[in-house]
Amino acid sequence: MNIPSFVIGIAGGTGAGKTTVARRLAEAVGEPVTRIPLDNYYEDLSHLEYEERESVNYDHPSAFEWELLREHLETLLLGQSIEMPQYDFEAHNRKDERVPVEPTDVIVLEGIFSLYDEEILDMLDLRIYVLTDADVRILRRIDRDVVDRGRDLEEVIDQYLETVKPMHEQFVEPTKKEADVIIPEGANRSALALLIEKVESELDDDREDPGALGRTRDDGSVVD
Ligand code: UZR
Ligand code: MG
Repeated sequence: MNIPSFVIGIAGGTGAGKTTVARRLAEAVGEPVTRIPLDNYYEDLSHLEYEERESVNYDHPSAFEWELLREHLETLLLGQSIEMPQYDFEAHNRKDERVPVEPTDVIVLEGIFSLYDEEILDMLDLRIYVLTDADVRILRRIDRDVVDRGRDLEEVIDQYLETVKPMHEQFVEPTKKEADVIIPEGANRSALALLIEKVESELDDDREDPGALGRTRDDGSVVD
């Protein structure tokens, strides 16, 4: 059984570079890192027709199945595995299959609302907000949605102006104040290097004192 010792949340607007930061971190740390994309926790909308699913506001917190995400994080923190849902962006829906995920020492939750839910904030040992200018984010988003997610340019632009931008301003951007660390421009090298160093040192501390479960504050007191 592996009890995770360090849980990181990475939030930020769409196209900010959250997934890249999470991926690079996972690659650089000398042992397996469990990545949890918040996108996988969009509500199951199988009961709706495609046209109805197309018009859902996916940038509102209510689009996510928070209960399931909380439960999965808690399960991983107890050292137990989960069956993680998978998401299909082209269908705007959860896929039928789930993927078994084992807990590892480091867990990274990554997505626009990673710093939104109070209960989830309490589970995080390090809270990161990736801060990238809106013009850069929309350009990346166009690139990604048209190439990888099978959308038309017009559709991406309309969605951006109708929901992505206003919801970002109303719900995502304010979570910046919950962050311990703000990383400019996504996967910037120096910030990544510092982050990797921090994770490695947490893992070293945990190896020296595994009994503490590693869930300690910087002053050494144990988080209960
Ligand atoms: P990231 N999203 C979709 O476009 N379609 C879906 O079916 C589900 C989500 C988008 C969502 C949000 N918004 O901006 C983005 N819209 O995925 C979050 N509109 O993903 O953090 O990787 O950018
Ligand atoms: Mg992403």
